[in-house]
Amino acid sequence: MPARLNRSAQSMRTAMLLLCLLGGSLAAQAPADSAERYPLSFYQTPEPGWSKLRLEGEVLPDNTGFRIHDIEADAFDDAEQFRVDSIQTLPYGDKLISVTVEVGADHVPLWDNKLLQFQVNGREPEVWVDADGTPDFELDMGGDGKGFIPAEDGTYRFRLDKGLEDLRFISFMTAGAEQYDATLRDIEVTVWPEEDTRPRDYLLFYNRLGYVEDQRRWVVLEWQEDLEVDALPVTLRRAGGSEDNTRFEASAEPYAGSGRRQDLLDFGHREETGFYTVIVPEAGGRTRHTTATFQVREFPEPYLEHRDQAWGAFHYVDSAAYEGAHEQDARARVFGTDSETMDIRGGWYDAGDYGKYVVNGAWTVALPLLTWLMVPEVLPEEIEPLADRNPERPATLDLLKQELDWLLTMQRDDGAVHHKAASAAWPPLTDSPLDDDRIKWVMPISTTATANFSSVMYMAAAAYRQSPLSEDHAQADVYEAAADEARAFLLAHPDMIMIEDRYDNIEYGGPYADYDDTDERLWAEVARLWVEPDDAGSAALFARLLALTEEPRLGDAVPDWRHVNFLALFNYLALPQVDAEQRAQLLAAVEDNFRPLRQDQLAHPYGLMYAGLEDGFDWGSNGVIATVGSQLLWLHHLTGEPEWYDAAFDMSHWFFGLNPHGMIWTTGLSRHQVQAPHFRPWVSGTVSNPQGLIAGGPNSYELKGDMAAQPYFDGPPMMVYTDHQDSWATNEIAINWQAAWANYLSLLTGLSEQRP
Ligand code: 9MR
Ligand code: 9MR
Repeated sequence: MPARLNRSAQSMRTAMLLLCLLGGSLAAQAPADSAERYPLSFYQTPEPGWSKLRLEGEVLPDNTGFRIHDIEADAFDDAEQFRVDSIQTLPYGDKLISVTVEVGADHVPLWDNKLLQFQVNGREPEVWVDADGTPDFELDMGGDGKGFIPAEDGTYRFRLDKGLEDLRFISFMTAGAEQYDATLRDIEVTVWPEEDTRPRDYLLFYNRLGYVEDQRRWVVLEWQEDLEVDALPVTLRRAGGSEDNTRFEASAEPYAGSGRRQDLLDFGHREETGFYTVIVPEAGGRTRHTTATFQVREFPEPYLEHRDQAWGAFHYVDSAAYEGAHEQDARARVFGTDSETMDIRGGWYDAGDYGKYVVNGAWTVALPLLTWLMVPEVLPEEIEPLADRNPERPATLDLLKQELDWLLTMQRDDGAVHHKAASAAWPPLTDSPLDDDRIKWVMPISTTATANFSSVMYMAAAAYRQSPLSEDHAQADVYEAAADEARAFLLAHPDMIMIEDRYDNIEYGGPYADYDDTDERLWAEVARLWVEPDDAGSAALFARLLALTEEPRLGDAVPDWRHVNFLALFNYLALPQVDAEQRAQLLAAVEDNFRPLRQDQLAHPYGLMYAGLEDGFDWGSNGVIATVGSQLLWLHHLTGEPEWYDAAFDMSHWFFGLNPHGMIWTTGLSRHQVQAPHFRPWVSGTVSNPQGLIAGGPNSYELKGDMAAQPYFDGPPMMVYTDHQDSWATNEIAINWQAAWANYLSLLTGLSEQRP
């Protein structure tokens, strides 16, 4: 793959150049006498965010700062992340922050002379540049672009953005050292206040790909916080035609999900296709005349392009696409043994990291496999790019085979399946697949990995038997035998076996740990029926599935890699041999389960049913939405009921711009798309311009030390998102949400009655 300077690196260079230019002239303009000073105080003990169990923090007795030091005497060749809250409102205007640093007498830096990477609100600020253009000091730069304060006593000054009006916390990453010991004190912000006259647009959120004539159509207008008027005239104009005028009254209460006041412009009554423009005029203050133009079509053609990109994007996580990378996986070490190794080459990288995890890998292939078994015609005939394409094989089966065959490598002789394979430490974000030569550890087995494995192998056996290739029929037998062995292990071990989150405080990649394997085991029991065409399942099995329909959200707190009751249910509903009456009873019960959710959705300004627990947004919320969308579309296919198609369609607007960020959640050529995903092949410049990768999305649930998203964490759930490469909790790409997304779009376009 060509290693070119990618788009984000280019724009970063331009931004840095601009900042340098600005830095100089801004400082020169700022008259010292009008300055206001804001000393920060600290009351909380600085807590280590990455729990490395080495460095500890304490607040100084006068609350002007804090000290961080190592509790052991030997070298600590690793980083830790600390965050210290200090909430301070600041006026608009040029500003600098200064910090006095004292290095302990016994501190010996290990990474050149680096001490710590200083951050404000989770962002590394620029070094302050004096009026004559002299920088205050020089950062000690790491290979990954992070700038460190050197391990030298002194006062260090940084420039803050003029618009930074809400300082929430100081954070920093420590550099490796022997007897780490740093004190930060007298942290103070200086501001040269000025009036904020920057003109701003109204916030109009709409589906940037346009709308479809027989579906609900609406636009959300968010009120700017400082807008003084209580009503706004809004015009809806059809190109070459008529015009509607409405007045929007400001709603008194902000919408809880986004924390902003808003109005919905419903234009469902406009029946003609064509181009429409929403116009909001200037109403005094800084907010200017704003328009939004979109097309209303018979069929959403642009969705097809996104569907194809969504499948094609698997190429960028395919280990086979990076020739020569991860050859060490041929001899991955089996954890807990002296020298045993396994060959676990192949398959997909899980996400922005290079780990490979069975629970998630199996989940990822399950969605498209089920669609393939149910309605293969909705899946694309070609997937591009695709390594080792065999044109004789249906494209989806060709794609999934890479991962299925990798899953086989993770099975133990007794049928149990290893939970995951990952390097002990996370590779730096700037490591390309070829740079990462860390050995992988094959971690212990688990019953969730074994059950998920068994399920997808049964599904795969049924699917590949329908391939036109005879080699696939032979492979189907291999899949079935592997599924049987895994099942035998599960039957012999009825209690859950789960791996640890960490071993000796080392992560070995993502945990994918679970506290309950009953749903995984249930799914495996149902999936076996794909290879037992004469067996419709026991009465007990049917009763368990029916009972799920009595529970909220079909028994899954959130349908994701951890909660798979829905996979058991929909597999059963899709089985050809199931008794018609039982299927009808179960389907009716699933529909009843969705009815209250549909009501919630109709009242939701962004057209969602849910994206996490209650009103929260989960890690990978975009995947949750696409999974609910997939459920609705399977349900529509099985019942023929248009309401479920419409419900799934309503969610599509969220993905294409009708969200409080105005974003299209995939990577691509538009500036409204994701610009800086947490994805090592991208950050390292190994891939250029991959399109169609979907970001995890807002995550109000858990940040796991993600400082980039931290400033938003206490705010409304939908706002906990940042398009920043360091935001692994909100902006990472991952195979599970990629599959949910691609599957959802395939069903949505494929099941449309307007299909061209
Ligand atoms: O890059 C890692 C990402 O793929 C994971 O989703 C995330 C959550 O476990 O962790 C990221 O790695 C970070 C780690 O958790 C803490 N140290 C910094 C790592 C970022 O490079
Ligand atoms: O999707 C996972 C999410 O449900 C967890 O809360 C989170 C923290 O454990 O991890 C997510 O999965 C990440 C995995 O641990 C490592 N590879 C990247 C995955 C996506 O962020």
